[in-house]
Amino acid sequence: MAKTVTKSAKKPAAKAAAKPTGKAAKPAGKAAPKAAVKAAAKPAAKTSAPQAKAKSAKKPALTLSMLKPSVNNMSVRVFARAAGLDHAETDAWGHTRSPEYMARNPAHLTPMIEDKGLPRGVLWESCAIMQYLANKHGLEKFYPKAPAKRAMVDSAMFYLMATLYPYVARATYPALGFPQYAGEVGHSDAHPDKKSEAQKAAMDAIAEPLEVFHSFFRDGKPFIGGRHPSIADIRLAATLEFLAVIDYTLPKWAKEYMAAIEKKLGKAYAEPAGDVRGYIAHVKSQAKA
Ligand SMILES: N[C@@H](CCC(=O)N[C@@H](CS)C(=O)NCC(=O)O)C(=O)O
Repeated sequence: MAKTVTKSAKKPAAKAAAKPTGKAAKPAGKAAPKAAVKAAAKPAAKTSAPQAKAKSAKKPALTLSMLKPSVNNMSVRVFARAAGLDHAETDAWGHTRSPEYMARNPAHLTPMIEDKGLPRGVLWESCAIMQYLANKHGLEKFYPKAPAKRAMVDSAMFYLMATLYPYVARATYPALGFPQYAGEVGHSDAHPDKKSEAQKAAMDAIAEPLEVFHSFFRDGKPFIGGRHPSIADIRLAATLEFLAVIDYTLPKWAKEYMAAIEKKLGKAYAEPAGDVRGYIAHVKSQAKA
């Protein structure tokens, strides 16, 4: 397995992080409120410092462009650390819609990896990135090779991205100060009451898919992956982090499950989670002020 050496952000990205534009940070649609944009830039700038331990001056072949307040990014950041992959992180805050970034990634999304051998040089979509890296490095512990077991991990991830995540985004993005995706009531000029209704409906809808992860995918096992967290578990735990911003009451099993993942993965989980939690604490303190 490759070394666990995480290097500092590249210079241009660090510069971009210091100068957030809102435009670049948004997943879609309207710009995030200035305060949120500023806040998001803070933890990013602070924690994108070199993570010591750099053993050689050689740049790792694998680079990850990421945004620190995002759970889509947190998933890959946790995985890369937990898997001990030699990689360098670049903070892409304020940078994703620059001509240089868009030339490499016309979808202007993070997380994005650059790795030798990829047909277009880059890869985005958190789950696809984790699948690729697990395949490439033979990380069966995180992504089983046996077709039937692998299918369950894939099913859990697709179900998460297609069903649970849209509810989570609709419920939490307004509080996070993130723009809603186009077509969402929250993205439109509908009356604020209508937006609140949509947010509340999404909040209410979360419980059902959440329970499916527990009763169907975990099925009495500590994790979807069995005794060790799989990439689907990392993706699920990271997603649930966002719910703290709306003080969503997680069922007891989910709290225990998240704690178990954090315990098992240690710093690999805690460090990227700290960036998301720091951002949430900041937006909550702003909302109170
Ligand atoms: N489904 C994608 C979602 C990626 C995504 O929405 N990324 C956002 C941050 S959460 C982004 O990079 N937005 C920047 C932009 O659109 O300019 C994944 O899981 O990777």
